Amino acid sequence: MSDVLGIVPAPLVVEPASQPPFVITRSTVVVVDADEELLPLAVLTADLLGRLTGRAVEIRHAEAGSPGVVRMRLAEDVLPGVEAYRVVVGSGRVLLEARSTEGLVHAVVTLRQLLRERPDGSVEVEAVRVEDAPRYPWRGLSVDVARHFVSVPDLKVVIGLMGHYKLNVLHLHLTDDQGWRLDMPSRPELVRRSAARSVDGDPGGYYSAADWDGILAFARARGIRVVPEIDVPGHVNAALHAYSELNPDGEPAEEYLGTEVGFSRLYDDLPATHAFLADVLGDLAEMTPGAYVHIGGDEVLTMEHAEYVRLVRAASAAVTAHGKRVVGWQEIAAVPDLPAGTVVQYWDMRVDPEPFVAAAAAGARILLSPGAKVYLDMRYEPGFPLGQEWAGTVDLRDAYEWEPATLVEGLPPEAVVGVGAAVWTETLRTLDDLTTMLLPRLAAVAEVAWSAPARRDFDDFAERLRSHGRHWDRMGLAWHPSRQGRWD
Ligand code: TNX
Repeated sequence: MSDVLGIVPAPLVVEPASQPPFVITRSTVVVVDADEELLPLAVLTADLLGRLTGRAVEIRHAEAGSPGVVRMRLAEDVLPGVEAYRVVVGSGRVLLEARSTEGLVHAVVTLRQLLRERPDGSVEVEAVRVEDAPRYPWRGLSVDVARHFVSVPDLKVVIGLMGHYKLNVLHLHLTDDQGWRLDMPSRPELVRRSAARSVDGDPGGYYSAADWDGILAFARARGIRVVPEIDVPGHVNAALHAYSELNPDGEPAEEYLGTEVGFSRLYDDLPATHAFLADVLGDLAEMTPGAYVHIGGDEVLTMEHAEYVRLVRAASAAVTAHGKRVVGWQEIAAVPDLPAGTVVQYWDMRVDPEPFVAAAAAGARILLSPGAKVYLDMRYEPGFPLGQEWAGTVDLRDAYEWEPATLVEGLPPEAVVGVGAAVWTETLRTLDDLTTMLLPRLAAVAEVAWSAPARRDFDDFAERLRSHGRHWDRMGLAWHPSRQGRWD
């Protein structure tokens, strides 16, 4: 691709136009139909342009004609797909079109990536036509807020970054051995007893119901759905600490602030276990506007297979009883007769792919989160001060140069629902730690998930990404200038 306009992920079509650029001036306004759905996005756009130019940008309702407008509208003649969009920049106006608000969000992000500061401090946009649509409908980021709690303001920064790279699914790993991070109406002791600390005794925290609504709304305004996870039947020490009846001896488990995995578990033969699953997964389903609830299912190292199957079935039933679809880590692929439409999140490339192929043949969809490619808690290189290395090191090129359609041997390409990066927080304590691991690799994963194979090329990507380092600097975000990137 020859354009160096810096759009990441690479759009399907970018055609520079031979016109002078659009300049944002005192008279620039955002024009939008008086449509309730579109108004919040128009506000975000006006805010953004206003902040960049240092003057308030007004919103007007559809009035054709006048130059100097950023026109936003729903249209049917864009590329196929609910998220498709078009951006046309001419010297007199900017046109943003899509058939849904999700598509329009992508158009706004593309516009934002096209903005250039001029030497006199004003802002311009190169004249260009962009026609674009994603390759996969599920482009995710999994964030572990259990090992180290991520505050609402910090999480909003991460959500903003996801939006900037057109990722559309935020998966929150809300519970683990070390902490329970969402207040559940049916089980108030969970956050009362098991949320105060993080790994190593670092400060903890949890999301109240009001926090949760705020997170959902902030994500939604950026075209991002939230998939919440309660991890069962393993990774449950925080629950065993808060509710003694979940333990066979009736004694509460000790608080755990280390980083081992696989030691804690629920017990199928305790009636309290089944009441607990129905309560917390029922609460979670009711607190989730999206279609999916994640039940975990990973790394249960101290349980017979038959008991694992019974517990995963109980968890799945609690989710489907509330009209939601199930997502689970790859281990659930070994459970026969998963509910229709279950999403299996593939993560450990060291295991035999046969169960995923079989699950897909039985109707499951596969979300690709291969540790060795998209686990963004892996170190960039040996000796990197943050992160782990169990799946190897993952530098920018590793996160970029892989092909979702052929990654899992024997899996039909149409079984792949998308790509999800993940960031586990055993070693990540602060927002700076988190963004250092996300940037620049999150941009690479986003391009794998969004861009057509024919548009993907690492050198071209690195060139388009060059200007993004300046953007992260301006935003005050910590990032890692990988030697595989090109930075100014
Ligand atoms: C594996 S990936 C885990 C997590 C750890 C992560 C660290 C998965 C389903 N389980 O419990 O935090 O590795 O990279």
